[in-house]
Amino acid sequence: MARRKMIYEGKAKIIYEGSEPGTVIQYFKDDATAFNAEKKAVINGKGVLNNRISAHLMTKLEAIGIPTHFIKSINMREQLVRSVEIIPLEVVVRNVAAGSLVKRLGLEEGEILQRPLVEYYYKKDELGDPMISEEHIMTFGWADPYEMEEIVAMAWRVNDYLSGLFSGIGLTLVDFKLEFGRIYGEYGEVYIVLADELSPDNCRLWDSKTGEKLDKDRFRFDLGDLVEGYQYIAEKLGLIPEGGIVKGGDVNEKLLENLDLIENELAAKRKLRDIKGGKPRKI
Ligand code: ADP
Ligand code: AIR
Repeated sequence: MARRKMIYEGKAKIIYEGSEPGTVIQYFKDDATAFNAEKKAVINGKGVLNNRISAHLMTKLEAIGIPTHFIKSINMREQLVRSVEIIPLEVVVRNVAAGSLVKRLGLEEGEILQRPLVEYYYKKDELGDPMISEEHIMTFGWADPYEMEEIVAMAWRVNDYLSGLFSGIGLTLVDFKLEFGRIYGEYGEVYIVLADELSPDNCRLWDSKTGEKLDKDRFRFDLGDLVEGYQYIAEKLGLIPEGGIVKGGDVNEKLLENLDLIENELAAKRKLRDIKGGKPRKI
């Protein structure tokens, strides 16, 4: 196989050039980081689980009309996605008080919010991803008002849909982080799609009955084995056989080979919606 060109290496994923124009490959590493990479570890099997969970959730969202970058799984660690221009925002949606919200406002963890809360953070590792308001986004031109309207509407729909999906399998979607990207059309028109990943690395998921934390907080706060939590979520979603695919730090590749590769059939056919009133532009 020809050597692929690496485009970017991040904390949890590597981005390679894709097989077709306008595509890139996301490779899910086993690296785990927290607190802006102050805490680091390699956790066997994490990448495989996140690749599968993200592929599944993106496909589900596409099916309800949310445009995503996901095209298809390539193998246990890689997926083909549309190449996008990442909007430098982390859009966080919260249903239950946890994490930085609890610290910032002195709330009690677990308090159910009166209504879902959407927050923005500026995606800039050097600054520790500071929280910002829509005013900052406008002033610095990170996204325009039409794009923000689209992004917020999508964030709410993702929350509605995923909250229901997880509650159906006994899990509470506490909060999550989304990233969006731009795709430019033939005439310079801009389409916004959901990008990056949707996995327990960027969601908080609690067992609805026991309150057990199943997401990356296990690693952040040493709450227990991370893979155990991620596997539980993947099993509940019906994505891996019961008993899991990672045992004692070993990934069972034989079992994995027998799993279907997830494809987003709608993505190929999708006619992306135009941004209402959005002017074609190049940057
Ligand atoms: P980080 O950059 O925060 O360390 P990752 O290790 O997850 O994060 O790296 C993946 C990078 O790829 C992120 O910066 C993310 O914004 C970017 N990205 C996600 N989806 C796409 C895409 N479809 N096209 C181009 N870049 C993407
Ligand atoms: N998140 C934010 N930045 C990186 C990530 N992964 C996610 C967390 C959590 C939500 O956004 O995983 O689900 C809110 O994080 P916090 O730390 O602001 O409470």
